[in-house]
Amino acid sequence: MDSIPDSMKEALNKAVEIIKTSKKPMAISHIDADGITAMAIVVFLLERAGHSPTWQNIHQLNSDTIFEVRDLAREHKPDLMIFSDLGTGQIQLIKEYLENEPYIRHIIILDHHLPPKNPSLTKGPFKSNKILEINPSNHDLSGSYDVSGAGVSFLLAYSLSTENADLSELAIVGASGDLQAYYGKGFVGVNEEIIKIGEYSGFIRVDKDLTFFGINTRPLPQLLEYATDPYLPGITGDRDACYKFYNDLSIPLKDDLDRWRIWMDLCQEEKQQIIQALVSHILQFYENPRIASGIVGNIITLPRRPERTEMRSAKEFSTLLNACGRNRRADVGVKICLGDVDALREGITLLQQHRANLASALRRLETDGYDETESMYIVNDPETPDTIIGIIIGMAQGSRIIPVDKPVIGVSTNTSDDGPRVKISGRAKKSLVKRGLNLKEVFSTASTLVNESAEEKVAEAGGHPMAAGAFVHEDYLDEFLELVSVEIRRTVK
Ligand SMILES: [Mn+2]
Repeated sequence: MDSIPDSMKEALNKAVEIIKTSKKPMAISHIDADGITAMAIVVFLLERAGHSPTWQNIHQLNSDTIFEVRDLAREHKPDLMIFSDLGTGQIQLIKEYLENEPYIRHIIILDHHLPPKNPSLTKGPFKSNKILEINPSNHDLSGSYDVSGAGVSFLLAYSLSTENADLSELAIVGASGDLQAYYGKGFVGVNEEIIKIGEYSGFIRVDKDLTFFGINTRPLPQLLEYATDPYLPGITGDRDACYKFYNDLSIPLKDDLDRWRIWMDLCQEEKQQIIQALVSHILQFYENPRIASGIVGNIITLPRRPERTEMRSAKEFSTLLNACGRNRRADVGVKICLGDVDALREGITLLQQHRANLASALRRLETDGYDETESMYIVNDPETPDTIIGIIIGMAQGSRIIPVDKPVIGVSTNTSDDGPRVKISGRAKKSLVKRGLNLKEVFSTASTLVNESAEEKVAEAGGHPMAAGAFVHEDYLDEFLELVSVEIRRTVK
């Protein structure tokens, strides 16, 4: 592992020793695809080292949930706790509420998130007798591109035994879920090395192919009907148009056994024909030629996984796991990774619902349109659930249903708790961030101002410059949006 600095190898070796001497480990992880795969890797490595760990995924680790984790620990009394895909930002909480539990001998944190900017905290790795933190950002590596939470967990598994090479599959599924190969550059750094380990041992294959979702699973018509990245105007959402598209190219939709063909059934010539037709279709609607060329890219296949299933490609696998997490069923996702067939069936149902929700929300947006103010676009669709409003507005700008010259703000009143709080999501392109926009700051400022005028907490915000979110009491929604609009105008140069 050439890409791992010695200081990180040292930390990994320490963790190996701890695991070997532990008697009763417990694992805690995040609920997205990276957290789910990180958890599965940790469970595998512990089981293969002779343990039978208890495990629990959590939405986030904060001053509320730390008590749930402590209760769980008090119930099972582990001598080792392993946190994956979270923990770095919550080290103080872990120290305060877990470190002093008498039965706990060690706490290992396998994270890749940056610690919060707080000048009173010294730069990691965190030093404590019980807590061992392993985080690429403590070793001059990037937690955004070099390695994900699942990747750090894999490094531990691989340090424990090179026979854990098969877990490279899950590591790269996690990295795909965290979009570590984003911006079309493919995987780099430690991720690239993990792929090499997987290729060498026959668990991973990288090919140039169509980047659409569903090349291993969807019948050809649905491959286009549900295409959202990019959205295909006149084809996405229109099954007849999809049939016509293939008919015009004389591509048979079924095989000799009358079974629907999928993309992976096509011969090279057929694939080329379709790709060319898609490229010319896309070029009619999108100005940026990179959107057309982006439909072909490096596809990561897991050749040992069953054909025609979501588990066959890293991208589909990670989406399947994300769908589990988004439906608050991260446990189903972990069980899928651990090889549970019933869980796979349940996960696929969750995924199908999720994709159907996305497609119908995009179609409503295309039909009903959106609002525009001087400084932003607003999508207010009472039917779109709060869990997907951020994805929807991101896709809408990605596919240019909504222009990208201003940020887009999504409003969802369809929240799971039916409370008075409305979910606000914001997305902005990098070019706007370069001109001074920081959506997280915009939402935070608007929250502070609206809280001050309400004289109580009616709004809360968080996120990043390009993607941020807020919860706002419905009575203050208009005031909040007005403040957001003003803030955007004030900060974008
Ligand atoms: Mn992660």
